[in-house]
Order: sequence, then C-alpha cells, then structure tokens
Amino acid sequence: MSVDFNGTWDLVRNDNFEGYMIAMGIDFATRKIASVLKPQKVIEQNGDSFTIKTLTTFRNYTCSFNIGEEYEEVTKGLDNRKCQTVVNWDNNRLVCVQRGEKKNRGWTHWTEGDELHLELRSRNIPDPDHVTPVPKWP
Ligand code: VL7
Repeated sequence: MSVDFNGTWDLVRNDNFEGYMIAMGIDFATRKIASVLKPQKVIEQNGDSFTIKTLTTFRNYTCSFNIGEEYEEVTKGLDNRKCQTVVNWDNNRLVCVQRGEKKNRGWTHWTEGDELHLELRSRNIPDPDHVTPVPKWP
C-alpha cells in the first residue's frame, strides 16, 4: 500500500526557490512575483494515476501522469520547456525525472507527518557545493 497524496496542500515553507528559478532562467521581474506566491497543491491520486495542480493567484500549472509511463511535458507558464518526463515510486516517495535541455532535472514528493514535501531539482540545484568562484582583485 503506497502513500496517499490526495488532498489540498498549502505552502508553509520555501527554501532556495530563488536559486531554482535562476537555474531555470526565469527573468528578474517574474522571480520577484513568483517568490511571494503561496501555491496550493491539489493532488488527485487514483492508484498509480496522478493529477497535480499547482495553483496561485499569478499562474496555474497542471500535470497528469501514470507511474512508469514516460510522456512529453511542456512546462507552459513556468520555464516553457519540453521534457520527456517519467515519475516512479521510490519506496514512499514520488520521484520525477524530466529529461531535456536542463541536466539533472526533476522533483521528489514525500510526506512527513501531516506535511507534503517537494524538492525541485535542476543542474547544481540544490547542490550547496556549487558556488561561483570569486575572482581575486587585483
Ligand atoms: C513547479 C516553477 C519557476 C517559473 C511562475 C510561478 C508560478 C506555479 O513542478 C512543479 O510541480 C510538480 C510537483 O508537484 C508537478 O508539476 C511546480 C512550480 C515552480 C518554477 C518557474 C516561475 C513563474 C507558480 C504555478
């Protein structure tokens, strides 16, 4: 029996969303707006079939998928890229791989107590070891 992600979830915390948006190439003005949004996730799960809606006052994003079935995702209204996307179970976690222009792209959902967690990944995000070297001057 896998985890039940069904329900409506409210954002309570958000770490380094700015870093993710920069990695995605989102422009400054859009980042400023996006950074203050409090998205709601509405998740409908039927066995291995999912619809995940991310709802905000600015934009909405919906994706639907079946576990293990790769599909073409267009992240319309987000970074507007095409990905070959597949989501699989890893024990009680939903692990998504978004193959495309951005390396290492994907996300993971899991629950802890009554909280839904989401990690968004892209090249070097959330890798804390990757820092831009500061040039020496003079
Ligand atoms: C990712 C998008 C920032 C553009 C607008 C912000 C609008 C959301 O991948 C996501 O969810 C997965 C897992 O639940 C399922 O689709 C949502 C949202 C962050 C990255 C790009 C900023 C512009 C906020 C509609």
